[in-house]
Amino acid sequence: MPHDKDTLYATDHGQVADFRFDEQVARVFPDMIKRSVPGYSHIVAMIGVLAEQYAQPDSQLYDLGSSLGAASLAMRHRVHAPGARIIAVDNSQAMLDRSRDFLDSEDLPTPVQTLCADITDLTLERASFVVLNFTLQFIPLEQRQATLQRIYDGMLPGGALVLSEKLRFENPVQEQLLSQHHHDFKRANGYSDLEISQKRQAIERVLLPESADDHLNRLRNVGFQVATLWYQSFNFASFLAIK
Ligand code: GEK
Repeated sequence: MPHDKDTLYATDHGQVADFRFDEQVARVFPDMIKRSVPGYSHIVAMIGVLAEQYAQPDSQLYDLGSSLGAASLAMRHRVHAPGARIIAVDNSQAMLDRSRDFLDSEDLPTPVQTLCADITDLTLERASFVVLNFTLQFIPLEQRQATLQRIYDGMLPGGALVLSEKLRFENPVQEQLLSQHHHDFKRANGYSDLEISQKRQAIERVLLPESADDHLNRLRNVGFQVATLWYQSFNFASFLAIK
């Protein structure tokens, strides 16, 4: 599927507005996320590998904050459990509209339904596999525990959650080092210093990172039997939790 190059912050915006998942972002999203999030393609591919293992017959797999459906597609390629279906949820209609172009371009047995909804008040049912791939970080801090509890409550025993997030570090030296190398990664992918700095201003009131311990503690508090970090690249990480 062709998509545009992300040049949204290439010119001087003067006053930088808060980041929103609108039509402009949807148009360039695949390019933006690949050049901005180290390890993104690897994480998406591994979501497919894990979905294949955890999908149960006649269950539902949820892609929460699905954007253009990359994780849903990765799951769809590998899930063979009979009667399983994927539900891709996002509260940006612009993202969901574009995601249908990706999802409808392939004809595979596991169906993908798209749903425009806020994940903070979504009720999940018979969920064997749930993905929060860089989505929880956009949910207000005070709603994260309740959102994860609802997800846990809707999951089947033995079900798995993949939670990927940008991380914050308590240790200022570690925080400075890893965010500096994240910016090096963006520069190596062709972003200018102006683009990096304007994007940082746009996102800083919208994307609120927490520490790895914050995530692991919360996952255990809502009831997950196992919660572990399975991947990290600079200040971006992914966790796996099993009910
Ligand atoms: C991927 N998972 O490519 N309810 C539903 N959706 C939301 C909410 C909410 N309350 N808040 C934000 N979103 C994708 C990438 S992007 C990550 C996920 C990023 C949606 C928002 O509209 C956007 O599509 C997505 O979460 C976050 O694997 O851009 O860094």
